[in-house]
Amino acid sequence: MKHFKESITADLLAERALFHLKYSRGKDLRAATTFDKMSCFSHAVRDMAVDGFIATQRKYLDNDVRRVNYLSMEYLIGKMLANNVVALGIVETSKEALKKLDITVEEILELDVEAGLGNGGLGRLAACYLDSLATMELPAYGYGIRYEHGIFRQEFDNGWQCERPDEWLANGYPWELIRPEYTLPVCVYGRVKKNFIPGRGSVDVWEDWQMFEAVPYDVPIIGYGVNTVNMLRLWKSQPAEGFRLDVFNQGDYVRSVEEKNWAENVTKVLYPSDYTYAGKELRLIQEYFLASCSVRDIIRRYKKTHNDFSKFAEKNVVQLNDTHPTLAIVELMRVLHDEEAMPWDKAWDITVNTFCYTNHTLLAEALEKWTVDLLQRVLPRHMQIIYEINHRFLQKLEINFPGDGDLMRAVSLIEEGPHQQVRMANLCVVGSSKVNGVSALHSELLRTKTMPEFDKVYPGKFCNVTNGITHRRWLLKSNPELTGLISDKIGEEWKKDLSLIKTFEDFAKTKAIQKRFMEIKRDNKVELCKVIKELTGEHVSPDSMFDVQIKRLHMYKRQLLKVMHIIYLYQKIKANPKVKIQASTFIFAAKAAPAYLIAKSVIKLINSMADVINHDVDVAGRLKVVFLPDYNVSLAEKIIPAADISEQISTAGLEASGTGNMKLSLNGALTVGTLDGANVEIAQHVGDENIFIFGHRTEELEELRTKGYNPWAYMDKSKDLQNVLEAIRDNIFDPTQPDLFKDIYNDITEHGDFYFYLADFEPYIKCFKKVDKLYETPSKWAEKAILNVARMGWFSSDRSIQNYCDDIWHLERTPIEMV
Ligand code: B1H
Repeated sequence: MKHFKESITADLLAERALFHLKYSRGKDLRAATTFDKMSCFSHAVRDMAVDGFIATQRKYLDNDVRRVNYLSMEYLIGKMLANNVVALGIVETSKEALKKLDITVEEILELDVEAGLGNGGLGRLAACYLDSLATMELPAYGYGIRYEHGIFRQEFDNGWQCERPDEWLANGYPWELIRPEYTLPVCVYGRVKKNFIPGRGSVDVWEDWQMFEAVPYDVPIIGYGVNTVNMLRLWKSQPAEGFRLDVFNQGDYVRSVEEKNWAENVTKVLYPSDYTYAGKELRLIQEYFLASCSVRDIIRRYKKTHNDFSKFAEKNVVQLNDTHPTLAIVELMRVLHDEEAMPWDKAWDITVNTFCYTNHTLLAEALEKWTVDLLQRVLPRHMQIIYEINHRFLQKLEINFPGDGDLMRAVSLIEEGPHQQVRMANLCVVGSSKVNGVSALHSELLRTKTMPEFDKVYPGKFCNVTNGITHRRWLLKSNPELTGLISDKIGEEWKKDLSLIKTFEDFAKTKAIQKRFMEIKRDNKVELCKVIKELTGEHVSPDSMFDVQIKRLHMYKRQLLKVMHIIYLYQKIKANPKVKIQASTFIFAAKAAPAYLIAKSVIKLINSMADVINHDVDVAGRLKVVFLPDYNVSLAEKIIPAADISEQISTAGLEASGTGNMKLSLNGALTVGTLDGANVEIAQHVGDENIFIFGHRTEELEELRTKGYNPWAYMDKSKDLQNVLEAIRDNIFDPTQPDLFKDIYNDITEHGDFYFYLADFEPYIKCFKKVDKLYETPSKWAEKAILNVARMGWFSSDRSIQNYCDDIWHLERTPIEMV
């Protein structure tokens, strides 16, 4: 089979880039800025994907294949250029071509645009899955929103987080193809009236709505080493055409401009408050916007080859990435029943067979519940349909579980109370054929603790697909030296199939490989040191142990537990300068939701602590603390290859999966973690002796909760713990502001220590005694680190996608031949 990427040479690639420079940007090489060069080179690379893109879409259409449509409010795709160059197999060709543009690879990659259209793990998972789907030659479409401003840029002002707008589109985005011809109208507000339609009788008609438009922008998703190029379709909102004229004709010019803004605002900004559902009207409209245009786009595509809907569910599966796109279920019902005049039962059957839902969190505060009032006002017809779905669902239940009021109340789509609310998770479960959690533990808790009533109503509907990560970005691209070592030893095949990395295990005990492994780790640490210097001004030693905690800032993720450990070490050194302590650099990176005040206080606390510790001569050369600002995908790619320790210390039962844990272990960091999320499975794969597990388990915490947990009891028992807590309470880091961290102190003491910091403090400290001891013997450390790398093959997102295909989607590979 001919590979469409074969014919490219460095000359041709450079020529194409120069063509774009001239005709897309109107410049010659002398006038070109670095950004111009990056942009035109990216266009030349994109051109290479276009043949595959066209061939892929044509094949899907001609073969009328079954497709998966992944609906997600977030895609954290990061920088695309390097990734695409790796996928196309043109790394060396690109280096050569760039010489002709008078620029280095490093310079150009630095300027590539970071697409941060997501908050954290959920959005990054969606990006990994798109990568795997294309690489595995599976017919897939990603649907999302083209936010004008992605996740905010984080700066520190005197140690406090400040949010600045992300301007990723300011100079244009080279990877997107705008498709105005596929623009769709979207309607909101208005009311429902009963109308008599001959032949259909009395029907509900939604009218007086406000209309705006959705324009698709397609980002090609290039499969690694294959011809498949799938697409991520991102929708941007705009005022409907002719809209301004209508209002203008009535002489109300100012209102016309205001209303124009309204339509543009829908996709203005990504909501940065993950986990806390805020109930904002604009967010509801965003969610509906994605749901509505994606569903109708899927229908439009289906109709190209079908005259009726009998095969709709056979040809399409729609995967809901959490509840955020739930309204797609209701929208499909509305289109089938209202617009296509399909009887309710038939429409419902198609709908349930089309949708599947992934749950990503059990945290109560993240559960989406929209008030009936708001839904009724914004989407009156959808609210009616939700009532109807609920009515029919509860009626059926009454037959199977007569008189079971508790069951009914638990599963109803509507939560009663002073303000009726729609439970989006319940709507998802009722409207989907499969529901999955994202790790073995999480799926089990979802089924047995969070939704046991649903499990009773729908036995077999709940299942698990443990998350995964793409090793193409998280090893091949981000850690080329380690990639080289592995390939030297076991050949190249593992790059295509990560399960083959297993044989690297044979070298875990080989002294020369251990040594080489540690050299590579050190090289990566030296590189990270440069980044740290640039970002914080801090000079850190690559010979210290790099202890890394990188993730969103949340109390359940317990960055504060790490802080407590660091304070403990600091106090030990201060009390006895001779005490033996492993020289360590503690590296944090995390964004806090802008309204999450205590999380922002923790950031300030870490920065204050860093300020004191890094300038205290008593601990010089032994402890360093750095908080790297503006954590994003690109920064993660630099930190992860350099990590020795991976902190995965969430309160057991609360982290659904985690995926940073997988990336770090795959890069040879040893995990210090609780038995939470995917840590449980990581331990099973790497072996208990190659991971540091500590702390209370889910069921132990459950017991503590029911018996009555008393944080003070732990304080009373431990002088060390008391000292640490007092340091926070009295803010030893800045005596001029003694009350600064009282809220944090109160949270983990008086207010009940909801996340069990105190209960897990001692086990955590003890655990680090073992960590430090092991680190003293590099060969032993290297052996375990190598075993981590070699045993992480199962955590490839290719495996996750294969699980989705086998258990949920039933999709087949569709290889693309180039003629
Ligand atoms: C995850 C979210 C999330 N779970 C609400 N839930 C959001 C919830 O903007 N919002 O409203 C955004 C995101 N994100 C994460 O998903 C889990 O916490 C991780 O444990 C998991 O690895 C990841 C991917 O499954």
